[in-house]
Amino acid sequence: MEFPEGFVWGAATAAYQIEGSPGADGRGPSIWDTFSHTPGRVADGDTGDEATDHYRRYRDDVAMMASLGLPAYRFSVSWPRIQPGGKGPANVAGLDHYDRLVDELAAHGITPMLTLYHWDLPQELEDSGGWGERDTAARFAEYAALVGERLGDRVPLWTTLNEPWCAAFLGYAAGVHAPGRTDPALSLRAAHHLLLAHGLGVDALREVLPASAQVSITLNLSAVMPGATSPEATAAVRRIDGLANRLFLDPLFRGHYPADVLRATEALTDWSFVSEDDLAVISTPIDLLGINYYTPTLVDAGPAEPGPTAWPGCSDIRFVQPPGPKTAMGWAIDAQGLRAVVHRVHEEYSPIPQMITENGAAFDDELGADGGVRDPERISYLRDHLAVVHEAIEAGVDLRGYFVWSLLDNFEWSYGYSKRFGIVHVDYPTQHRAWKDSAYWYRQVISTNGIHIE
Ligand code: IFM
Repeated sequence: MEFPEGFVWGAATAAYQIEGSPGADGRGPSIWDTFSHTPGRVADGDTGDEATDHYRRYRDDVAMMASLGLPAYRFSVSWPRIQPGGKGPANVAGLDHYDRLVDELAAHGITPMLTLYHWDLPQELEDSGGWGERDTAARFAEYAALVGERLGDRVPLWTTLNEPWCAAFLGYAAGVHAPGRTDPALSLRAAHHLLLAHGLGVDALREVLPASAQVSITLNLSAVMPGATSPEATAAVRRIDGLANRLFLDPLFRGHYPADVLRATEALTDWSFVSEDDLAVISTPIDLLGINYYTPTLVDAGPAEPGPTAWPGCSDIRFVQPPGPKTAMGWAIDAQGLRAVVHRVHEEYSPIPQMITENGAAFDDELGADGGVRDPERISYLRDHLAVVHEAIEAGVDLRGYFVWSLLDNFEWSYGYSKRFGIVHVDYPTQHRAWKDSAYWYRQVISTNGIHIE
């Protein structure tokens, strides 16, 4: 299966998951420093203090990307490196780091795709209310401008936010991500302020970026399917789809929140935090939609697991474990979910071009005696999902690129280092990088611009 000429191949990472060096060059604390240092929040007490030490090893890592033949690299900037307290003038030493990284990528012919927010909010902003506060959105736009001014001449692809669903609902409702709040009403405010930050950030970026730069947002869209054949299951699908997908897609591309989601959450909030002009700001046109996809979501009627959940107002809905093979995260492997997502965006939200900005899988990889890592399940996962991408393009979906998650094994949030998503294995005590078989396979995919299906 050959991909179109110009299809963008890449690998993705995020600052807190790989950088380490939390105190270097004037960086301030982020909510993930606080969260990971709070006992009981992250498996095995892991923190991002060292991670893959990429902040110091970035030159070697970029050289490795070049050996992999990677044409593009998606990374995120750590906000508290640029504004240690989340506001005010830029910390020049922090910007210098990303300046060097971008130059290093350019020297190796690798196109950078820069994400401004991959969840590491400066702690000082959280202390003033975090994403629950409207002011955080204004602060984000200032930060976006600082990064845009400095790197806009060399970075062609910009993403405001990564997965605002996770930031809002895992962070403020389920409490399993930083800042660890469990307040469903607050999580809806957070979702709105994240979207507002995106819209204000797009405007701020457009002011400072060259006209050729492409601006995007990345959503973790879900393929929500019924876990039973009943009207109740169908109704559950509609409710979860509303919160997972349409709560973000509709304001971004249609300029309004879905009426059914507003109704379903009215016992929690009256949505009075939405000001008159906000939706016009949020729906400011963008050039590209980033989609992260891993696994489908199956739902049915009633009762949810007890305790805080990521789904405000959905205590009467339960999540069903799909049958079939799973990754080490316990996530079902089903590439048809990706098909459903990209076709849905194409059919319902066209004409926005799409890019798969994350797709991949964690498995219990082990370093072999020969120094390699056999990961046939990851290769077959990636191949199956790429086949779906190829079929979608053939069917007319405007899908422009694919970034594997992740380049390196890294800090998998509340799972710490226990889950390995990389195509490159990291031995954390020595920081030795070893290519997994999937890395060799992906290099071949890139160099032939296609996949081989037996
Ligand atoms: O590691 C995360 C990433 O930070 C965001 N998307 C999902 C990945 C796997 O859980």
